[in-house]
Amino acid sequence: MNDVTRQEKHPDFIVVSEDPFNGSAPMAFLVQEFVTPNDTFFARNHGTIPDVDIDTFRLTVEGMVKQPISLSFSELIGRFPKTEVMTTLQCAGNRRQELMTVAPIPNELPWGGGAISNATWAGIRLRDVLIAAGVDRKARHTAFTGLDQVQRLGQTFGFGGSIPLDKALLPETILAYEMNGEPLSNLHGYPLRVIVPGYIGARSVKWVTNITIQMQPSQNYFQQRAYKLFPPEVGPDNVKWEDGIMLGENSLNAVICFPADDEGVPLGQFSVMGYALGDGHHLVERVEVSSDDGKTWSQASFLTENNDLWAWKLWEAQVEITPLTTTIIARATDTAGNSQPQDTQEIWNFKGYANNAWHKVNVTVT
Ligand SMILES: Nc1nc2c(c(=O)[nH]1)N[C@H]1C(S)=C(S)[C@@H](COP(=O)(O)O)O[C@H]1N2
Ligand SMILES: [Mo]
Repeated sequence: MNDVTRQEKHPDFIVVSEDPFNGSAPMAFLVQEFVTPNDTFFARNHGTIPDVDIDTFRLTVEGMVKQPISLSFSELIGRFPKTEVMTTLQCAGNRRQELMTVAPIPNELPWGGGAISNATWAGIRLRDVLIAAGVDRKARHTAFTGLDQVQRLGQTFGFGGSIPLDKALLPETILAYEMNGEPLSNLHGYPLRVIVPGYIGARSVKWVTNITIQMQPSQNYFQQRAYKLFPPEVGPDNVKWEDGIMLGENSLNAVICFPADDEGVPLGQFSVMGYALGDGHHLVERVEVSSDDGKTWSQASFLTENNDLWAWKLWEAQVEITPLTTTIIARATDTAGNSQPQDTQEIWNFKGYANNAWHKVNVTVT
């Protein structure tokens, strides 16, 4: 971590690891702003934070295209129209800490519920660039590679991953150069990053410099090894990497941000706050909160009117805290009637991804 990186974040920002630089705001910050300020937006890195020279930067598009492209940054923003999308980014490792209490998950970051933030991103549509390159519609995947340097399995390479070509051609998938109206900082991908609304954060590749159109998903470590989902009985000793599910779309999730886990709460009516994120196809329709271990539920109200498919909803619910209250639980339902799994046990996986079980915080009545 260099000082510039730490200084662009809020003094209360919690650094989970310094090198690579990873961190998030305290939970209570998350529900204060619908659009997360840049200085409290979570950060997730696997390697270096490059300091890209804008004058030599190029984006190349190759593979199954009629006309491979290599453009400078100014050529890119001069040639394609500017567009904007609001999307929440959530790391697939969000809420891993709860899975770690079911069984150990070594060598992974112990994220609480803070590896998620919401921003308005501006840039150019990926589809415009792919169409300009004469993309072959028979291709299946769009692979991205970043300019950072990551070390895994004795090799050094740029972080990468892929999304289906169909998703790459949808208007919401962009190559962003602004985050909440400001140029991207080095930490968040300057000068250019992919933004894939509705997908795990890992597919929104930062410092993107190469796009390859191909039949198969990316061969990058972070597509083939990391960010894969396995059943609970699979572990490092019996894993067959090719059998894992490559994570892509988010699943419905809801998290209590206030009170924090193990916080004291007073007897009587109490206001619980949190966020809920849909699967990118259906809006979150209802959030329910229980202070009596799921016997009764109060319905939360949403703090914003917004109906952006890819943005979180912030919510608040009144519950009754009694001398018997030991936990507060939240769960969400979307417009298709989808709900969340009840227990972390059933979805535990040895890499600790995609925890969207009912969220439970322990409280002490004061
Ligand atoms: N080049 C590159 N892109 C990357 C990463 C990375 O380490 N290198 N991390 C990914 C992961 S796992 C997540 S969750 C998001 C986090 O984006 P942020 O740091 O802007 O919050 O970036 C993604 N893009
Ligand atoms: Mo992530």
